[in-house]
Amino acid sequence: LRQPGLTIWLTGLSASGKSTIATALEQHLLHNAFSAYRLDGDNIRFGLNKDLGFSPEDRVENIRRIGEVAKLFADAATVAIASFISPYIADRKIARDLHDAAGLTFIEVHVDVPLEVAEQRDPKQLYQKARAGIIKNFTGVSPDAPYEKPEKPEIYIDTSRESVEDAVAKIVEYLESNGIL
Ligand code: GGZ
Repeated sequence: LRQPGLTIWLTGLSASGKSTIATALEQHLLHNAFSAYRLDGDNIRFGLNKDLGFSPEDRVENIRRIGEVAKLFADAATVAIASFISPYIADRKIARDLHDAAGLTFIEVHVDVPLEVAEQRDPKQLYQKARAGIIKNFTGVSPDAPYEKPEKPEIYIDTSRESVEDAVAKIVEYLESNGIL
């Protein structure tokens, strides 16, 4: 890295492709001898944040803690790759401001997909359960669980049009052209 660590923050709907892109990006960075670490539901929501659910208040606290943890990884000269729905603009801004205040780069990546496409993918049948009323507060489906799109993300990806390889290449190209890698 040509600078201290940084955070790459992937935001988007469930089944948008965030985790797949995060995993491929992490592999790419590790293969190129950069230190990278992925934060996602599997290692955060089952551990540090296992006391939190999906109410609006819990999502705020989820993202607040993840922002702090990502900052610590970035501060330890690692590329932190955070992959969470992170539906609220205000909370993503809090995470960004935390990095800014510490002089650490924060790159927001909007992993966009039309809701219909995410619903067709439905790898865990969560949308189906949400439509059936079995899961409440499901992002994008329930009126009380909106997804607020980023207004000016550093990087925009539409996974209904771009492959995982395209997405990784786009992020790497951004990092290189901004003198980060
Ligand atoms: C949204 C939910 C919900 C509800 C369970 N709403 O596709 P997944 O399964 O693997 O990813 C989703 C994950 C979202 O957790 P995050 O920590 O990223 O959310 S947030 O940033 O909004 O706090 C989904 C699963 O958890 N899941 N219930 N009601 N996603």
